[in-house]
Amino acid sequence: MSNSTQNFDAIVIGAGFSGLYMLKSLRDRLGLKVRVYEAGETVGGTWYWNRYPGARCDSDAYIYCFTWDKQMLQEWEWSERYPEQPEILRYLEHVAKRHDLKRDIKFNTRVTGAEFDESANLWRVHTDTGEDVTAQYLIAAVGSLSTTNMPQFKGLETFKGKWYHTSRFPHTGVDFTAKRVAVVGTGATAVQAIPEIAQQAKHLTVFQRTANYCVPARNGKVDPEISQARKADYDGIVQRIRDSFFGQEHYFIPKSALEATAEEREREFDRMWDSGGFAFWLANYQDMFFSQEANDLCADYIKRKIRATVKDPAVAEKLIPKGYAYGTKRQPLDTNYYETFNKDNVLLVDAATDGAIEEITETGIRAGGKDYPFDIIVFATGFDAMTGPLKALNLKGRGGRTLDEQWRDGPHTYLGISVAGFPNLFTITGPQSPSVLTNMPVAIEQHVEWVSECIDAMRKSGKSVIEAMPEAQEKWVAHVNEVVNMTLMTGANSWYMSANIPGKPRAFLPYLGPAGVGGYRKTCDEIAAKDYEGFVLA
Ligand code: N01
Repeated sequence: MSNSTQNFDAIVIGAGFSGLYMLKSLRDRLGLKVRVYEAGETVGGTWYWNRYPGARCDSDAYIYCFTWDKQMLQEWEWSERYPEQPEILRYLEHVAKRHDLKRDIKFNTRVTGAEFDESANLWRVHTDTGEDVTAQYLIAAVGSLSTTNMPQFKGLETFKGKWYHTSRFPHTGVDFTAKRVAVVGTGATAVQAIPEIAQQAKHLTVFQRTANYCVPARNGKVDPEISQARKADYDGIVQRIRDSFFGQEHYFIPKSALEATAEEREREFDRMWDSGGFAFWLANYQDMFFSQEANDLCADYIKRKIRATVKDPAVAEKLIPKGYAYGTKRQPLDTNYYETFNKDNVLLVDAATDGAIEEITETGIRAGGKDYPFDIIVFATGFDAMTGPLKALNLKGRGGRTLDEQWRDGPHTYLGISVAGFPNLFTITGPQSPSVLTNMPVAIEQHVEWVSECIDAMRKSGKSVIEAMPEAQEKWVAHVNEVVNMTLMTGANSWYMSANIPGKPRAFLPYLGPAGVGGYRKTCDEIAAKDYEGFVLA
């Protein structure tokens, strides 16, 4: 039955970290009438959908959580440094329950389209369950990595075995016991999944297109004394991650890698390697992302580690990354990843040396002219990142313009939070915001708080429409590109550069600060303080 009469102050799309906090802020702090639509059957977003073996967070859990519920920061106990997907989902369920959020969320409901009604200044929103509702504000909290990239492999429909994509894994799990399994892809997801699947499967074949630089996660129980000290210092921690570059307690070494002596460098590299996690990526020498020479020193260290770990030199050579700078693709965290290739039941098929995947056959995968038989194929081929989830909403702004039309050569946004021609639309961790280059909850909280304060300010000043100015937007796009062009990031065929999807215009998708998410926060606050400079308010 259609609910065409239902009007809301705000509609939020998605009930992951972003949507939950957005609902909490708008409903409980501002007193707005809010409806959340969520395609999944419960809350969680990323943590609802991504259930592949080994799925866990890559940022330390003590900061991979909401910081706005101070009591929960004290009460919640994470079981390990990087908890697994079910534990993070339990956490989000707990948040939803504790703040009574579910009563305003419609689950199993996908937004199929929305258009801005210029005569009424509101959004008309449609769902796959037949709802037609209106709202003054539309907030896309759809995640940055939520639209599956399933490459169009020839012959997939003929495959007689089972196949799965990691981002849509069956909720019942998959039993790999006694099975011949393929994993396609070697990104952060595959690096988590491969060691787990290899333990169960009779035989595992990994199809690698680009070798990755992996560093050890060093997961495990956190020393209770450290946890206690963190709880005692949470105010300080929260302030530090909010002001930081990456939303983490990681800081570059304020020195060039080239200035350090070889011994000093090795000591620093060892220290970061041993501490595990993102330190090697985000707390390395400050010129690592800028100077190829400095970067080569970091990359060489990892290459030495790969050669020292992988016993067969030919396999090690295939696993050595080539042709792009270290850190310019997302850092995968490794728990027995390289060691897995020492197992007798694991084979690496490398596109460059063994031949690329040609087609999927009835019995398996043909690559480099050779047939590999499988019972199960797991595609860990990633996402149509950042722009994909927003385009999938089929939004129509002024004059019926779509994001497809506006973004033909890549995203154009103002601050990554709004799009000219799409009034009263906010995109949480949207393209050209720090988002995926940070510890996500930090970026999410900053956006949600900024949007809430903006809506609050509008209501207090009697304004009802906010829209980015095209000139401000183009200035922001130029700034995003100017900053990233100073780095080595543009040289990699990464999803950051939109290079993982055939035909996707090559453009850098997130925003790489000059001062990271901390600096970006200041920029956003200054813009708000100047009566939302770069926006038109009516
Ligand atoms: O996806 P990816 P992902 N034929 O795009 C290969 C986040 N994440 O799901 O490198 C053959 O990185 C592709 O090859 P190439 C994190 O931000 C977070 O692993 O493009 N191969 C690559 O090896 C991460 O970056 C966590 O040459 C094809 C792989 O598939 C993001 O999610 C955990 C192919 C895809 O790698 C995405 O990671 C895991 C083709 N046609 C992930 N197309 C946490 O911390 C693609 N590939 C919580």
